Amino acid sequence: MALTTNKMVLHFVDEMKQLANPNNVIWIDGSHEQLEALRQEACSTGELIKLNQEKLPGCYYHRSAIDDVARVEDRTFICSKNEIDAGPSNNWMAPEKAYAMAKDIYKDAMKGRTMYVVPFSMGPIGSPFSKVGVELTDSIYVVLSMDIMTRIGQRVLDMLDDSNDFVRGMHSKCALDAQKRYILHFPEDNTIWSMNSGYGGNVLLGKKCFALRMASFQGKQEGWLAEHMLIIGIESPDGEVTYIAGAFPSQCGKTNLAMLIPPEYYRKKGYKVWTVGDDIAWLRIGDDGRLWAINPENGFFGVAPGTSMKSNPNALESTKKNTIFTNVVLTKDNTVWWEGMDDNPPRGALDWKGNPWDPDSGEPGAHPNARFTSPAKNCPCIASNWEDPKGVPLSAIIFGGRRAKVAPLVYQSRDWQHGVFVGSIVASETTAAATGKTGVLRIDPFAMLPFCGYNMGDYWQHWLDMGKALSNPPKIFNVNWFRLDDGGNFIWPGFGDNFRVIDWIVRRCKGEVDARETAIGYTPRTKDINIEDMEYYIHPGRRFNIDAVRAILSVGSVYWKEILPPVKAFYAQFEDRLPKELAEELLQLELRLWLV
Ligand code: GTP
Ligand code: SPV
Ligand code: MN
Repeated sequence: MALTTNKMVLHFVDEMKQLANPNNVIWIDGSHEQLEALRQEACSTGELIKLNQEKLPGCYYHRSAIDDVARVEDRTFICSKNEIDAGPSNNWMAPEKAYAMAKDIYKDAMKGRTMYVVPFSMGPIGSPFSKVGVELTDSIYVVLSMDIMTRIGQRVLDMLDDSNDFVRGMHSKCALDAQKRYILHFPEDNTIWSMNSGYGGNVLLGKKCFALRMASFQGKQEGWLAEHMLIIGIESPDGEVTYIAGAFPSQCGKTNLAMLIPPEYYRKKGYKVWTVGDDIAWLRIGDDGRLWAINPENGFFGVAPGTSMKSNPNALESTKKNTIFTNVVLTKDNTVWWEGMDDNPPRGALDWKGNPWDPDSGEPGAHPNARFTSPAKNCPCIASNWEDPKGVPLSAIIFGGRRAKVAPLVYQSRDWQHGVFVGSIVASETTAAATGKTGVLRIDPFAMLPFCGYNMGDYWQHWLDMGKALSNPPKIFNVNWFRLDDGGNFIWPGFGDNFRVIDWIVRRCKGEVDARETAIGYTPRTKDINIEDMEYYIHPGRRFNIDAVRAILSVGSVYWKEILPPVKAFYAQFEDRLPKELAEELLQLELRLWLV
């Protein structure tokens, strides 16, 4: 039975029902009984496997199709009326053409299946910053994952009331045909249509599709920003908390930084890190002229491989209950394992494809983009105010990417405009989070290349305009944890030790430390990166010393000169939509580099 009298919602559900022709329609009220019944049903069909409830209470296992394991950027479209509004960095399809093509694919796609109606809220229920969506889907995995990743059910429809302000999300697995897989966004119609996939980023429509692509478009109209950013609070020994947001491309360390545990040296002094969000931030200008951030999500869709008691104990702890694991190793006693969890791979287990797996085979048991879907409230370091409807005020924004060379450990922009330039030239080596070749360097402005729902030139302009409206803007930094030495080893130990860089950033925000001015911005003085009590690493017996700090902070102008031509080529595509401020910043950087 319908759970609302909202005519627009009813009309949307009815229209899609006519098209996809499901056997029946079930409205998700969000009750424990209803969700429990769905879990049981999914287990009876094999869509889910119930895990060892003693070791992993409330946890389930799922496998996606073998050719359906990551976001499909080449099949993701922004279907704005005018091509120029999608911009050169997005795939575009005319809305009429996209609707017609998709209707063909959706026709009778749910025959013999159930269509679930999932009302969901991005952001805490009742926050003025929250936004509503309704996702229709024929996948129980999607319903249960949406329950973890967003707030769902009757309370969302009550919040929506009779408003038309909701995103219409349609998803069908169809036949999981990779040739007919499309993720279509119609920003002007508040509509997302996804078909022939069952992988998270393509089908959990609240996440990248809504909270970034649609929301970035809405933010441009309404004067706010939707960003691919983690949010953390850094508590200093006096109890003061400094909030920082950070944008890194997919699989470049957001979840890890969001749940960072400071080195013992800092912990003893009383420093703590609190998680507010690990992937998406919605940013608004407060009455105080500061930038305020909320995390619109309710859970973590985290990368499993590499997550261990050593690298990220808080993430691992978050997965111990009420979690859905996708494409990891399934052990004999119905628990889970993945590469990098420990040095003890299980014998007699099944790999992510469901085949018997031999750890000595040289083949990974988990897919490199295997994921866990865990409730945020499971996280031991979740901030007590993480659901505060007004959000948290940002003191700093950090950009970063995966760069084997070039980018120093950390540098600070001169001002907001220069910071927007720094964000616009983020470049990173591609990862397994999206289909396609990994390890290819690409320019990924603001870590938003696959997620900006409109012309990126206009998006840069919007960032510049936001800065003008902020009387107390966050300071903007760039970091790179991934620099390699000539032998291909990470120079910087990363993970918890990243706190040493965060500490410098916080001290910069508080005006407690000065910096060196270089061609690319401000860099720390070598003595100001605290390496007290740092462990040995990489080269056995060689301690990370002041020379190593100096090397990793170095700006390397030769390399920077190499990055300029690709940046220029990237910028050139935007023609008159490229803000002149950014063209000017690029020119200034070039001039400074030739002077050093
Ligand atoms: P998405 O969920 O795809 O957006 O990824 P993410 O940005 O949250 O990245 P995540 O924190 O899951 O880390 C991705 C990979 O980078 C994992 O394999 C981590 O182990 C690795 N990683 C994270 N932080 C560091 C670091 O400081 N140094 C090094 N060397 N690797 C890191
Ligand atoms: C990413 O790829 O940036 C993710 C996972 O966070 S997904 O939801 O698939 O986009
Ligand atoms: Mn992400």
